Amino acid sequence: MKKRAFITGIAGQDGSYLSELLLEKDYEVYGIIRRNSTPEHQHSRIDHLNGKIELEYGDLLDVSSLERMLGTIKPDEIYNIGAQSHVRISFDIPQFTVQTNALGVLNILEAYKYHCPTARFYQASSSEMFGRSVDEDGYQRETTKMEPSSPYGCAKVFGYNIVRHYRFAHKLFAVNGILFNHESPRRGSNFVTNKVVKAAVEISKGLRDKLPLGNIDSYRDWGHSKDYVRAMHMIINHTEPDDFVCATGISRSVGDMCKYVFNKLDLDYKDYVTQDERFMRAEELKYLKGDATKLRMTFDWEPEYTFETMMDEMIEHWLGIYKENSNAMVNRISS
Ligand code: F7E
Repeated sequence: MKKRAFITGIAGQDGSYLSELLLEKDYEVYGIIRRNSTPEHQHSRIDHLNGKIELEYGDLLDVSSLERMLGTIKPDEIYNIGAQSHVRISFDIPQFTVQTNALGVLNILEAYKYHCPTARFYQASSSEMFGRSVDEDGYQRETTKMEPSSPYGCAKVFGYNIVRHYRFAHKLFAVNGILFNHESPRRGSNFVTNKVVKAAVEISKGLRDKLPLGNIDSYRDWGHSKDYVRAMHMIINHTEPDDFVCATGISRSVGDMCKYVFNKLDLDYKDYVTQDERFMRAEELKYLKGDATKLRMTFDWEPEYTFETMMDEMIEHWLGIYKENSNAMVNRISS
């Protein structure tokens, strides 16, 4: 019999790549999507999987939908990767963020404990949980103290701890992947990598002349979502439940990332990037660099993408979009 996976956040960047991976591995894939007034925008990352995955409306805050689905689907693996995932926006909507990212985890854990306790459960924990804390050697790892510096990070710490508690108290196979930033062409364009790539391509096409950003001196450890969903599947299929950091171990500033992207388009980012208060955070997490030794040693996990191949893929993606758009324009004009 085919294995069944249930995914919250299936329409997001990670959910879409994870669905592809699990379909390749011959799973039946189920997921919940949240109601949205413009449904077209909701499915764009999973449209190509139409007919291959099963979707229902649901929400981490709607316990009845979680119970109904876990009770009927009886999945073998549950991936809780749905969240209010934007850190800066979590300062604007702290209560909603905490309800979804903290209470939401408890809601799905309860439904899991009651309806399918033999399943395995993966929680999308985040490097944002480390906040101000860095080990003496400059890395964050599984043992690093957690000192979150955003409502998002605080909520994720609760999610992380409640998953561990359910593991120990109720003997559930519930695990955390502590993922550092991970990107791709499917990343929302209000996260910094895709925001920069999209704007730089638009500048190169003469469609705009400025890129307003927040703090370009913060450092992030950026990997590719496709590599990180492989890690999720390895972590949930380990011989025993445990928690793992997933990261590249290389950290760059936002400014360095801008430099790379603009250079690729023969531009100098300093001519275009401005600082805009709207994109600053009430408290900035300044430095992230992950040590994924435990993941690498346990599973032989290695990323297939480098920072450069990932950013190049994103640049190609946006160049392709603007080429398609200008072709469409030419066709419209000439027909
Ligand atoms: O910001 C700086 C910003 O929004 C990265 C989420 O997936 O990874 C992500 O959280 C850095 C920060 O990601 C702009 O201040 C400068 O220092 O791309 P980001 P994030 O906040 O690190 C973690 C691991 C998660 O778990 C989260 O869900 O870039 N930055 N100027 C900017 N960031 C944005 N978004 N926009 C700017 O204009």
